[in-house]
Amino acid sequence: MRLIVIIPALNEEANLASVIKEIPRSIDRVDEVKVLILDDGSTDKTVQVAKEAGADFILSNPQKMGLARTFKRALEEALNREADIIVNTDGDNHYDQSKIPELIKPILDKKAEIVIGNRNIWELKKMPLVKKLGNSMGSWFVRTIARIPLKVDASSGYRAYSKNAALRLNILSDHTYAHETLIQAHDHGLALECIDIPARDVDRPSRLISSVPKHIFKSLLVIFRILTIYKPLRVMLSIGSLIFGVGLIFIIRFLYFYFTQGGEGHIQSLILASALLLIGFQICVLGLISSAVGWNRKILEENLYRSKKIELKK
Ligand SMILES: Nc1nc2c(ncn2[C@@H]2O[C@H](COP(=O)(O)OP(=O)(O)O)[C@@H](O)[C@H]2O)c(=O)[nH]1
Ligand SMILES: [Mg+2]
Repeated sequence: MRLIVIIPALNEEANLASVIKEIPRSIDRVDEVKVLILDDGSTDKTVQVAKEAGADFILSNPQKMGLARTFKRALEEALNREADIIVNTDGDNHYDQSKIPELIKPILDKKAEIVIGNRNIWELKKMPLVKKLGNSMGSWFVRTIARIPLKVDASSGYRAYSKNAALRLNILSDHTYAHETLIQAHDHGLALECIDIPARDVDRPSRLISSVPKHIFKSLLVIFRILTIYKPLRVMLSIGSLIFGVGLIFIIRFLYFYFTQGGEGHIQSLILASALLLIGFQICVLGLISSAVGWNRKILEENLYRSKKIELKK
């Protein structure tokens, strides 16, 4: 059983050494623990610090790729290095690496394929209130929309993935992968589990989030796009019915005036109502087409999963 701890890192010279040194190298039921750093074009001494602290594999992106693409690459690189379990942690010492054995336990026990380390964000003194609110909103949004029946900390990067889960996930977005992977995991029927692991306060400014409102907007956009891919019928039917519903209200209004005062002077609302009804109906029909495309996606993903497995065996 080989565990690879992946750390996407961007300018983490200050904290990376403590993170790497805290990772337990001997864990019950695990034969080997390796550490893989994926540097995203850091301009500080991240790579040198990682080497000195004992990272086993240090890779650098040929150009800055952002966190989502870097995470995707880190998963692939870990699978290529025969990982049976992959743990992702951050390079800022936000997470408590000594809890890795707890994080991977549900996977070792074959009870889960993805384990999320839920943080205590409301107790963190240095996390800005707006980020706490954004995190909570994101978690609520993902749970409700993807119907995930767990109290999951959706933006926590402290997670363990089984090899099978890593093979199943296909990261599509280029901003953050955190919410996307949860929606996908639920869609693939991968067993999720959450365990409470208090996180630490971090002093340095976020590498990922330059502006919280911008981050929330981008994350919502990612969630919406991923939802239209994974739940096309629900998304399109919701939008279509909303527009159809408004059209219906205008039709009822028109009919009311037609029968009480005659139709004159209300032709505009009749035109608006017909347009809305038609658009709403067409969006619902588009939903059916999107769901047919969705079935194709499932077939493609199954193919991709199998070819990744074959490639790994070579
Ligand atoms: N490779 C890569 N890593 C990044 C990037 N942005 C952030 N990270 C890393 O991702 C992890 C989480 O970033 P962090 O700044 O702690 O984000 P936050 O705590 O969620 O606001 C850290 O290990 C960062 O070094 C990026 O653009 N590329
Ligand atoms: Mg952080």
